[in-house]
Amino acid sequence: MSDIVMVTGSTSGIGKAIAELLAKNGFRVIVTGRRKERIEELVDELKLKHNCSITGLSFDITNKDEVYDAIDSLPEEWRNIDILINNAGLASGLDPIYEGDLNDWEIMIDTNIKGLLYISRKVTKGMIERQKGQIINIGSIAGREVYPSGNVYNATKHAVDAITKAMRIDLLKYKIRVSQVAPGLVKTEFSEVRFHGDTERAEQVYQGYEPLQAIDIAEAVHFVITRPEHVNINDMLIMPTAQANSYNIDKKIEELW
Ligand code: NDP
Ligand code: 8X3
Repeated sequence: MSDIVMVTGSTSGIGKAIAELLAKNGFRVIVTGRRKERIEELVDELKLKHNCSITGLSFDITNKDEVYDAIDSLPEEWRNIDILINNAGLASGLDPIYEGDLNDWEIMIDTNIKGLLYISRKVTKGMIERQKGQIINIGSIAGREVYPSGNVYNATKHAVDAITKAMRIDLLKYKIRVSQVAPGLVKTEFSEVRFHGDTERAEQVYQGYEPLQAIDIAEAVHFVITRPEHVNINDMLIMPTAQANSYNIDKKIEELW
């Protein structure tokens, strides 16, 4: 039987690309996110395109009861999750620390740190019982260095880096592999969400150079989960060729953010 993979945040961007690539390659995929209609559409679309085994769960990862109830609601044949891809996440706002909106801060901490912890706590239980499993946390270049006005988002992605390392230690004796895949700039709905729906400002983030596409990260995740069982890729930092770090981007237009 093929491995069951749960991809959090698969209604758009990186998560959606991971779900499609894995479904196409024969994995059994559970797609998740808050937007129920998008999940239903994606399940139908991927079944039609790839004749794959796929199901969907809609829940808000910041609500621990919803997370636990959703996992408990999985039919028997979907319960044994072999691979968890902790991808759901967001930036909300880009303001200096003295002007930051407290709601933005809370949503980032609740989603990127607490949400990742809730689902990992729930899913690792079964992995430990079966002594089999793999967890991939989607980190970020923002978790390796800080940049102006990135403050709380940077902190949450540094937390993902720390949690990844901590998980690897705690799960070592259960043979559960833990990896981090950390991208630089990827063109998704990320900036639209960060700028609260300001599509023009979001578009500017990706102008003047070639950003990564979601499929670039999906291919890396596919590589990580297809290594032999004795091999673990601890960490991958993947950048657009035009981006050296958070500050140095070879933009062919005037710097806009
Ligand atoms: P998108 O906005 O395109 O996708 C984010 C996904 O997360 C959506 O499917 C969204 O689903 C889900 N999500 C957000 N909040 C919640 C929630 N409360 N409960 C459940 N699901 C939620 O952005 P990306 O694809 O770019 O982001 C994916 C991950 O990659 C994030 O962790 C991000 O930090 C990280 N990343 C992104 C980079 C980039 O440049 N784009 C670079 C480095 C890392 P829904 O809204 O339906 O709930
Ligand atoms: C997303 C990449 O540089 O916008 O994590 O923070 S960045």
